[in-house]
Amino acid sequence: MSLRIRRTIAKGIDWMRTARHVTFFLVLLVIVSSVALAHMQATKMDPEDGATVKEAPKWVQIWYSQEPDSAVSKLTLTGPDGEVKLFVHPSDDNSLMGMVQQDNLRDGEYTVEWQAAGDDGHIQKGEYKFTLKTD
Ligand SMILES: [Cu+2]
Repeated sequence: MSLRIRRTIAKGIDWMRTARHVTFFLVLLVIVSSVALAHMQATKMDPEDGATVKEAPKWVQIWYSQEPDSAVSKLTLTGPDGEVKLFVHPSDDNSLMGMVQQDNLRDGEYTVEWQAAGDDGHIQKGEYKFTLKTD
């Protein structure tokens, strides 16, 4: 084998190696950036998702993975008699709190719907249910 051919083969192998490294770093970059730029998420709720509570809740609170942008954040509570009046305001630890403005909540299934956005401005929505059973 001539020196020239050997050099060509060596160059080809180097190129493949470089391509592999570039691919590896691109994949790594995508993984790292998708973690860093993750949408905000609801991390905790009170009452809890799927809970059965014995007393009418005085408030509904949702904690998020980032500070919720109050300009686009929403929180609603709907029960057997329709929408329950809430006074919604931001609270500690990146949470949003909805103070219940009624004291006549009937037993039944309640749905909490929320909308919020974090640092990247992407609006996220979610809903969950809990049950009120006083007897
Ligand atoms: Cu996002």
